[in-house]
Order: sequence, then structure tokens, then C-alpha cells
Amino acid sequence: QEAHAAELERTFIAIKPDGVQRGLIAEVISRFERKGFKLVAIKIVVPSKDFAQKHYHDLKERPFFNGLCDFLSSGPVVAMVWEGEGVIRYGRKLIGATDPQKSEPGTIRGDLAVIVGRNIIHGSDGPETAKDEIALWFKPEELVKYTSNAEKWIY
Ligand code: FUP
Repeated sequence: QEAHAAELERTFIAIKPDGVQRGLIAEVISRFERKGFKLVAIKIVVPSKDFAQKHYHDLKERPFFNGLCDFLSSGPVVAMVWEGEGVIRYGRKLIGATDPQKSEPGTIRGDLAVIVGRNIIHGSDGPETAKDEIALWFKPEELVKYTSNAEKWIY
């Protein structure tokens, strides 16, 4: 059954070093998984500072840029690609507002984080950044294509 002929939307999601060290990997994955999105790539890596600066290049003029890049490269990060209809926008909804003081309860940051510099998770903010971030973190062959019977009910 060719339910999804067109290529599905993809987003880049990363559990930052605070989320990994606090034991929240499964918690974060489970929220995306239960929603019905599909995990198509995953790895754990300690990014170099140079790599962190590439990832956050849009923020290089901001005063917190250096500290942010030090933090991202301070320990293991779980890098993932999630796929599904509306996954970029809805992924941001699951994650919640950047500042955990402003994230709604029920969101990942709202439920699990307290301060903006340690907000557990990153998610691409639009189609262009999703494309760029997936290309930065993954080789094309690291993205897996698979189907399951659940695709008949989960969109
Ligand atoms: P988001 O897309 O929600 O991760 O937010 P931004 O791209 O605006 O910010 C990226 C990261 O910079 C945040 F996750 C945390 C950090 N940050 C700060 O440390 N201080 C700020 O005032 C804003 C962002």
C-alpha cells in the first residue's frame, strides 16, 4: 500500500548534554514516538566546539553564543532525525518555548527544564534549518527507510 508516495517531512532533534546526563533520553524519545512520529536516524556524539559553532551559526552575534557552544560540546548529545507530517512545527510544540520559565506544562521544556541555558533539547525551527541541520549532523546513508503496519493508522 503506497500511503505516502511523497517524501515525508523531517526535522533534526538533539538531546543536549544536560538531557543526556539527567537520564532523559528515553523520556524525550518516548514523547516523539508516542505522538506517532518516526525515528529515521539516531546517534550519540560529543560534538567539538567548532562543530557546535557550525550548528548554532545563526546565533554567532548573540552574547550567549560562546557559552552555548561550550555547553553543547561539553558532553554527549543524542542526535536524531524524526519524520512525519508536520513534524517540524509540531516537534517545536512538543519541545515548548525556548525559555523553560515560559514553556507550558506538558511540553518537554515545561515539564523537565528550569533555565534557558540548560533547556535539554534542540529542534529545527523551519524547513530550511531542518534541511541544513540534518545535513550537518548526518550522512545521507545514516537515514533509514522503513515501513511498518502502524503506518496504516499513524500519519
Ligand atoms: P530554540 O530554537 O528554542 O532552541 O531557541 P534559539 O535558537 O533562540 O536558542 C538556541 C539556544 O540558545 C537555546 F536553546 C538556549 C540558548 N539561549 C540562551 O542561552 N539564552 C537566550 O537568551 C536565548 C537562547
